[in-house]
Amino acid sequence: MTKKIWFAGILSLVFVGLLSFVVMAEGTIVLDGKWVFQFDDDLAWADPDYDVSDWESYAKPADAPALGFGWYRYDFELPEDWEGKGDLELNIAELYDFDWTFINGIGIGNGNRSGKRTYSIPASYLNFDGKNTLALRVYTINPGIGLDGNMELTLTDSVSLLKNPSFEVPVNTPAKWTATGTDKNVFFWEEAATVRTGFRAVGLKGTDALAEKEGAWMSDIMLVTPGNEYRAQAYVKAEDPTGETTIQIRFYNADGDEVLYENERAVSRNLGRRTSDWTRGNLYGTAPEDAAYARVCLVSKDNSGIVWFDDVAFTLE
Ligand SMILES: [Ca+2]
Repeated sequence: MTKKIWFAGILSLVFVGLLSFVVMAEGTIVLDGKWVFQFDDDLAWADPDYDVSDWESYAKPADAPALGFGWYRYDFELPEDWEGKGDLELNIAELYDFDWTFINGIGIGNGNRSGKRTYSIPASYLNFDGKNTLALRVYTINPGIGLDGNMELTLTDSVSLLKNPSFEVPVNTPAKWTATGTDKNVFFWEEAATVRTGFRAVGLKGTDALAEKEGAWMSDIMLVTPGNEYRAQAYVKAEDPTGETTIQIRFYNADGDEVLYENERAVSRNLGRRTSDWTRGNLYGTAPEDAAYARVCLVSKDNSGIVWFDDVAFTLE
């Protein structure tokens, strides 16, 4: 190798190194330096206002001892220029063994085996001008550590326009969602043990009476721009479905009247008729000329069993 080529090689290595450093700095935060930990278990510890000043503090969560239930908490601020850019992703390198993870008191995911985790965090759950609190409720089977390796927050380029996309913000019914149908008993939601993420999902339960066989959960309205393409996504789980389970995008004009989409009322996609575990379904729709708003609708029709929905997203493509 001549001296010239060797020098160019060093230069490009330096360049690649600088480039990856810049990307890391702009799009990823390593959550490190000021963790607190407490043995035992209380769901109130997910609340960011809960006083944890007497908890043991550790530079890294792996420094804390772990066995059985323990809670980890970490307060952080986000770069101001992340606001409006996208949703975030939380990556946990190693977790032993079960977890229920919260951001600012809202469930974002749970798992029941040891290993890594990747959880989506809607931007609407975050504070961009103040403190955020990450709380992990962890159950560790063998004495040792509960969390190991880096925990990182990464900025993504997609923003869900939906409020309360995982149904984790409850009032009497999930905030920003309404149920429609002929009989209120057809619809229910609960703190099911089998939700996809967090603690809550919505369900639609079929009944024998024909008049009660169609129902829907409808999102709050979201502003759209005619000509733009949007994507709706939801996770669906079904127990003994016999009819149609659909995800829909319905467009409305400024007066609140539904506008036709290519001769149909809504953009619609059937998510299947078989009993299944959580499965992702998505569909695309371009906002028609008169459209000012859209809603995502989760529909169950002629199903004898129960259909569950969780983790809905509506994004601009
Ligand atoms: Ca949920």
